[in-house]
Amino acid sequence: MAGSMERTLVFVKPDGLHRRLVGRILQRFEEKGLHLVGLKLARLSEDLIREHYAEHRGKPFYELLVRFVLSGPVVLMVLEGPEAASVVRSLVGATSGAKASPGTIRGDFGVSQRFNLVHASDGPASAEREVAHFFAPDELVSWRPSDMDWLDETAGKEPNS
Ligand code: 3AN
Repeated sequence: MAGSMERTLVFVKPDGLHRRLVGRILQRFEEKGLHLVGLKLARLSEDLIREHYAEHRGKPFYELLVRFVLSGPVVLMVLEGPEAASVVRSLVGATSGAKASPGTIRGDFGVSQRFNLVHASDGPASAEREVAHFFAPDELVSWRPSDMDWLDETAGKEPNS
């Protein structure tokens, strides 16, 4: 992979599916210039969710968070692109929908702190760990979008050369 290409993990939480927002959420990431290398619909096991949110164990919202994410299916994706983890986090917005800036996914589609539509890895190190936590290596597909040279100047040759 060239330059600063990264992969990051996102999942649309059950509220996003119940509200039929999966397509619009995925569109934001695609429009920005990231591409999918993994995608699946799943019901996560309680063990997987508890391990994923282990850093929040003991906090007042932890049990409700686990119950919420267990309450329905999720759509998991691995997105690739330049600085993917930070690009995705800025598209997703602040944790609370009420405080998230307009133009972000959480800022545009919700007002809740718990029902905030998406999980997104908070940096390259957690992205690497979370991609491996939710996807087997053979579920990921490496490919190069044909417009990549127009999206990322570090990705390869000059488009007109
Ligand atoms: P983020 O998803 O923005 O990285 P974290 O990691 O602090 O936020 O929190 C993980 C998840 O826990 C959030 N996405 C949200 O669903 C839930 N959460 C965080 N803080 C609260 C809170 N104060 N009350 C209810 N739920 C919360």
